[in-house]
Amino acid sequence: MKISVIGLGYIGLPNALLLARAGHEVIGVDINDGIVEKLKGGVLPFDEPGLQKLFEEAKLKFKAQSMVESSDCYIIAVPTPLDSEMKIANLKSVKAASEAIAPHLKKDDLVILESTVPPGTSVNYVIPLLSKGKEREFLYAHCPERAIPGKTLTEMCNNDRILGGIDDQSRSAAIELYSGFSSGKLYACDVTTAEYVKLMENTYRDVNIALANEFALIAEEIGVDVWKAIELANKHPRVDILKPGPGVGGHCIAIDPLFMLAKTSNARLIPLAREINDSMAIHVVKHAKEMLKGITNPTITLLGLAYKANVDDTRESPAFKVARIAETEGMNVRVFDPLIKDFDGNYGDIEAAAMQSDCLILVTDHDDFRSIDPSSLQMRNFNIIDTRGIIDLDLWLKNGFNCKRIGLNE
Ligand code: SAJ
Repeated sequence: MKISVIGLGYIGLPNALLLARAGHEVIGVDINDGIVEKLKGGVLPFDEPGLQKLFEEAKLKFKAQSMVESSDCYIIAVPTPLDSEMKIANLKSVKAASEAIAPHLKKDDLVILESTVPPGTSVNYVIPLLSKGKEREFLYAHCPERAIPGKTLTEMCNNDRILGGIDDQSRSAAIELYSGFSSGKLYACDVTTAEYVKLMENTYRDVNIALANEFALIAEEIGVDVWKAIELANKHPRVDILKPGPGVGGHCIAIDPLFMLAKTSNARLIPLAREINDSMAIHVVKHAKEMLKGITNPTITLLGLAYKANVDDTRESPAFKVARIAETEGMNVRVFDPLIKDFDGNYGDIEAAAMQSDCLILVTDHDDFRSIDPSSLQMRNFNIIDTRGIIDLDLWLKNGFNCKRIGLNE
């Protein structure tokens, strides 16, 4: 089958390459010339475990270009960011992709929307754009992605997934396509249910993290180690509490709950969870302020800029919020992240980033940060705040550091 994948980002590109490796003729389309040129030159635009190997294996069946061309199947995998002023989904890229596909659509072609959208978007917005006022003769499905950055390929190939078709024929066509490279179970439903399920999954995770964060705040007040407490609570067969931290970043968990809120006046818990997670950056800076009391012109060093462990992705990272708030408190802010290559001001190594600094704040739980040698750091004042519960506190204490961990008040 000839397949056009529109959007060659973190989801679209791996998907396109998996389909190419499965034997389809795949055209990867992106409006970003930089991405297209890189791929044409044999270079991946971002890193992800296994992607390079897959690229080699899929190369002969894959080509990148900036224009959509007539195909049998079209997969839309473009970003759907949040319009920060209106607090609703910005569907500009979905609209552009749909309008680019529409002139090519033939009877029984299959269009798949993978991008996350508010419930009702397929039926009320995307399908009308594709149909251009005529009766729909193409097949349509919404098949939201569940893969997690850092394990994208493994999860794309193994996760169960939800395929929401507009009719039986569309559902069968989507199942056939995904079963070509996925060994997970494929569950068919209607399109709006699929849209809602996707938002529910990420909202569930956001609310669970908010609960962990609230447990951490209370634990600090009552003098309990929340990390130990969560570990013990999770020994219950029906309890699975996530981890507290500096807040929730990434392109999905911090945003998708808001897509749900835009459609209702009945939500109570979901906005509260967002508020709790967003407030963690303030809590982190509050601890820094306490540790830095009496120090003139203090400098802090953030360890980690990525939104989560072991990825080079900074989208919506809590590190930015911690940095901004700290700056408004009069702190000089430095950053060190060994995985981020293209950020001005990122220090090349931890020794330089920590030199004459007054406080380290571990924001991202990169594996690299677990093995920092505290004795190698020449700081002006020896303070560290661990927002992820990963450093060996005894070791840091032994090396003369004042240590603070979120969710632990000792
Ligand atoms: N985080 C915590 N505590 C935790 C787990 C995560 O504070 O216990 C933070 C992370 O540090 C990060 C943020 O939450 O800042 C989000 O990270 P994540 O690993 O929870 O999720 P994402 O955004 O990388 O990927 C999520 C996944 N969704 C779910 O697990 C329900 C993934 O499966 C989705 O495909 C992805 O969103 C998406 O694209 O929707």
